[in-house]
Amino acid sequence: MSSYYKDPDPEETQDWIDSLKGVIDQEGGDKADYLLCRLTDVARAFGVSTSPGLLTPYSNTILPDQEDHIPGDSLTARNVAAYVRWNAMAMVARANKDGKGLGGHIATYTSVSAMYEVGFNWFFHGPQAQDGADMIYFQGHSSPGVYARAFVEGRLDEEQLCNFRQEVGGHGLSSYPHPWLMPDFWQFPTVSMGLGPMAAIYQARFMRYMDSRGLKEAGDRKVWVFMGDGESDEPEALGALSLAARENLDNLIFVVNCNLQRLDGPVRGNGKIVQELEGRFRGAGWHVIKLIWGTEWDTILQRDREGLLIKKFGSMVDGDFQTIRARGPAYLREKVFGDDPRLMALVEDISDRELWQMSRGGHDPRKVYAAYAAALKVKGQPTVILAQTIKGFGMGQAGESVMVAHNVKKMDVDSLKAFRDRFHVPLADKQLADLPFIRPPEGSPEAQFLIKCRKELGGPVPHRQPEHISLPAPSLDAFGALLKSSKERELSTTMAFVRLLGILVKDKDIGKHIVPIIPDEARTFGMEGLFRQLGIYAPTGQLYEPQDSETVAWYKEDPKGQILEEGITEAGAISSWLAAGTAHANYGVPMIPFYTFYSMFGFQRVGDQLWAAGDSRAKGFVMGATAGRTTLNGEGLQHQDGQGLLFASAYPSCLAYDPTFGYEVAVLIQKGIERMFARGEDVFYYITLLNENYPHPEMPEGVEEGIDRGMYLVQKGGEKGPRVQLMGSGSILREVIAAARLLDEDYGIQADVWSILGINQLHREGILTEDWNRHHPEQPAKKCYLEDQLTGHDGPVVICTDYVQAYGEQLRRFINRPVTVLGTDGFGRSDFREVLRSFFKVDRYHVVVAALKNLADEGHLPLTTVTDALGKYGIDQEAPHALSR
Ligand SMILES: Cc1ncc(C[n+]2csc(CCOP(=O)(O)OP(=O)(O)O)c2C)c(N)n1
Ligand SMILES: [Mg+2]
Repeated sequence: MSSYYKDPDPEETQDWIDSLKGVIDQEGGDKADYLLCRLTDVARAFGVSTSPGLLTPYSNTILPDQEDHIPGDSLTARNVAAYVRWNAMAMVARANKDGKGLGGHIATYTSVSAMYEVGFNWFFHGPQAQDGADMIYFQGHSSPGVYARAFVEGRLDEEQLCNFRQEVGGHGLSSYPHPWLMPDFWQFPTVSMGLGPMAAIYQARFMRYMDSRGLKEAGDRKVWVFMGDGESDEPEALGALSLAARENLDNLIFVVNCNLQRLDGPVRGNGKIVQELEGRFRGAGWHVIKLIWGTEWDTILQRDREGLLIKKFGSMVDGDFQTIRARGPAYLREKVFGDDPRLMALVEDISDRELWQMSRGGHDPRKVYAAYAAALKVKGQPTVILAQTIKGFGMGQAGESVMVAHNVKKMDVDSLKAFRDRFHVPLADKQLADLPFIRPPEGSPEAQFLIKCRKELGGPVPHRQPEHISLPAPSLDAFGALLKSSKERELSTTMAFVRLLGILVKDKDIGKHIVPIIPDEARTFGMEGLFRQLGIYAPTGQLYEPQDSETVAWYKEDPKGQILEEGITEAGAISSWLAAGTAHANYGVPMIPFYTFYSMFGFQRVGDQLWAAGDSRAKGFVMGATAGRTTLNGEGLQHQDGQGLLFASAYPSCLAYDPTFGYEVAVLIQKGIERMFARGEDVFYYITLLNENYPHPEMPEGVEEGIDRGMYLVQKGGEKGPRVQLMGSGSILREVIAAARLLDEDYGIQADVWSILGINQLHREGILTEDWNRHHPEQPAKKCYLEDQLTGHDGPVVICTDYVQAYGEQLRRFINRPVTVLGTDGFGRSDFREVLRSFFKVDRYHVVVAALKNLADEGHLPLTTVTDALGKYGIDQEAPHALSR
């Protein structure tokens, strides 16, 4: 509105402005802010449609006279930065020299360098700091700079730098931050863009949770997030901003590296990413610090009494800024100042060279220092620093601001010279082409500075604590009730799990380490009883009287609450799970998270975050409730999960199980705690839970090892007649047991029944055995667990699960006899379980038919017996398979 308004009385307007300036001078900015807010309220009360807006001009938030200054001599820090910058560039260039083509990125780190260096020198706390190490999420593809700094600090050696991106030999460096492969260095995998920022928000919140529950004091510890401006387009990246503001996470600082470019081109060629992000962050309740111009601009901006230059900058789009930087100083002078003599006058006494050296805010350590110092002072809000930078800064024509900057991996000699000169790298012309790795000489001011900085800040970062901290696992007896028969009582494995969780949280050793996490489905899973018992974490406490306060299981919110009730955000909930599942490494306190979700919204919804969890060496349990394509009555094709377990098979550190009975759930969780938290295996468990109610038998003797390894004999058939091996898992195991009875009663066929609750593990163990046998051709062949278990159990095999056939198929190659795999391929649909199982051809009758057909094919029965069975069980021979519907 205001920009269209023609002011009839500019003098009066000036009086208002002067009054405001007077208030700022006499009473300060807070009073001015208060007055403006009051005036806005009054205007609105009189129906004036005013909105002061979220955006500020295209200038620095912190004025020069408000800046904190770098302590001591900044020349030494500049020299240190030169070493780091050079080594980072040299490392990538060497990895791509002579046709090596290993990849890597130079342009990103050159744009973020000052922001890291200022952090390393004066801000990032290390592990010996009073409150522990800050948690730093580095931009994934800026890793060369982090390695280069570690090299200059003496943490990495030259051989490691030479082996950048060559990890197989054991002495190389990961391409990106990968704790799995560098477990004492990297803490957080960030290169799948968007996941880091979201994980960090939940991390900062989890830090508060640990503090509030008395498990680990948060103190002054911070979570720093460095992300790209292009990365901000990922929905996850900005998807949890409001949580951070709502929970007053002033332990969280985002730094967005606004180099205005992403991989293919500009982030917002026709717009302004800094302004857009300012609006989004401020709208979500964050404190926003814009860091756009370097110190050299201060004088010019001060000369510009009318604010013309900032207005001009505000009118230019990001595409203009990029082109200016790629074309040089003459173009800059023309494009920015050329169309207004008043603007031209501002820079008439400034040479082209000087003009070109005037940096953007994110490249000026003084400004970055001031921004970080200001961020640390913010109370009650998370802070974002929007730092304008140049992609490929200092790479000259080889990479600076060019469209293809992201993928430049080498620099020619002229560009190397320009780079050396720009950053004062101590190398002579003839040394450049060899791309040597360089460190400040021992005892030099730079070397001393490095030691002093990191010592004062508590040691090096990034640093991950790889040592195992053991928790005592409860014995299986602790879950005694679940190991007994439920007699006639019908219950689901979900109910069994909830009972088990109730026992676990009371355990005197590990009870307080349990972290139940739910994305708004506790009532669906019958977990609401835990609300009152454990409390739902709410830092404010409960500010209202809950509607159900008179009931037994009321909705209790509590600062000491143990449950993380996340609301409808699987992405957020899994981020909490990840923070808890890596607490052993990040807080020195192991936590045992149980994240229970709708299984359909598990791997296929948050699969990439689970992958990052594996990379992070996360431990804990993800519980896929309402699992199975036919086990979830009603609902339909977007709820009925018949693929989660197959997805899980591809996650190397995930142990996945599809249990049927309460005792299986109990053994899995007991073993899981033992393996992960007592013995220290870096794995996580995915366990499906069912909502179908049925009676549960007592645990047979001696099955614990089989449950853990993935299969055990549930019941043995009689001795007489032809024999088959029937295998199943989840609720389909009960169909398989029923099929065994039918085979015996109707056809005199004996069936051994196996629970194959851990197909993925059997498959992996089979692969390893095969691999060993292939590479030891002359030694006696080993048997995999599956083959070993089947020894002495004759007959063809039928495998039936509530999952796609590819899941069961994993076992075929280890079974040296005819195998039929049944499963639930195709879209689910709502109906009764019985109807669905018939539709997908996985019910007891189809298992019988499959067994008979196998035996007939083997010549044990006439084929007419199969036809007879089809008729007897009312199976329509022409019923199309679910895949064809
Ligand atoms: C989820 C995901 N998608 C795509 C990529 C590939 N990728 C790596 S870096 C990059 C561009 C990054 O741009 P920006 O976030 O602006 O960072 P900059 O390098 O400019 O600092 C892309 C698309 C990725 N790593 N992760
Ligand atoms: Mg970018």
